[in-house]
Amino acid sequence: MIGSSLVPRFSLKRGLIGAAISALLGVVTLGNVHAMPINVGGVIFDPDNPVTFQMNSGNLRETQVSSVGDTLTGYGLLSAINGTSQAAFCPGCEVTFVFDYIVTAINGNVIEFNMGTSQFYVDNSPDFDVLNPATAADGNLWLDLVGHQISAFGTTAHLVGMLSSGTFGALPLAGFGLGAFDVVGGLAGPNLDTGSLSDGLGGTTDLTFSSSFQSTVNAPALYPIFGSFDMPGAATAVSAAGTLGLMGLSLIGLGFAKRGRKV
Ligand SMILES: [Ca+2]
Ligand SMILES: [Ca+2]
Repeated sequence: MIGSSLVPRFSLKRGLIGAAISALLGVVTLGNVHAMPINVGGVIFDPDNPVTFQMNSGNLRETQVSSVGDTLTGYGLLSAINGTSQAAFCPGCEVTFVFDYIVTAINGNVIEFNMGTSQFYVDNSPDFDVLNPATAADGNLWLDLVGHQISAFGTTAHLVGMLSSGTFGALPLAGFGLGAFDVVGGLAGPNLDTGSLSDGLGGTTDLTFSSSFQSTVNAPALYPIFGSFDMPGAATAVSAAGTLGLMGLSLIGLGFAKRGRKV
């Protein structure tokens, strides 16, 4: 009687463990196919969004350039990630960015920029003021980027711009640009450092972008150009989830270590 009652219990236990493992595997498998949105430094996005990953800004300002060697500097506010608004992708916070380039060539209405860098910040005290560049450069470094050479408008550079009206060095003007970036750091760096996009030169890059710009009268001093951009890339949850998991384990470990010391 004892033996016969033990057998079903063991079977039940094995069955439960098996079901638990299956459930875990099921969650992991589902996680790869239909990932839930993740939170990286306060910024929420779905790493498996069908459109991969896309950032947009409808609000950037930049300097005017006229000669080789000039610095293009700009800043702005991120307005969408994967089509969701700031209230959804950054509740209670804002994502802003700054960027710099050096003009390396001007040929007619085409301008080449290199030595590109850009930093994105997540700011838990939203204060973006389009007339104050400093409000786009505060907070935690969310994404650190360097320019990547691409082929565009018949030439090669980190950013190639083409005027649709006007001339460089005079206002008004309008045009558009194409460029690319590689991830070098930031809280979301591990999520976006995927090298998933072609650079048109036989290599790959992490983020590309297309921008449009035009001079505006409602502009802060030194930043007379208004613009917007679409910046597609690809995102993965693996690195951040792994990091968070390890961090969680480390914190639990620290908690136990502290308790151990106290006793
Ligand atoms: Ca800010
Ligand atoms: Ca990369």
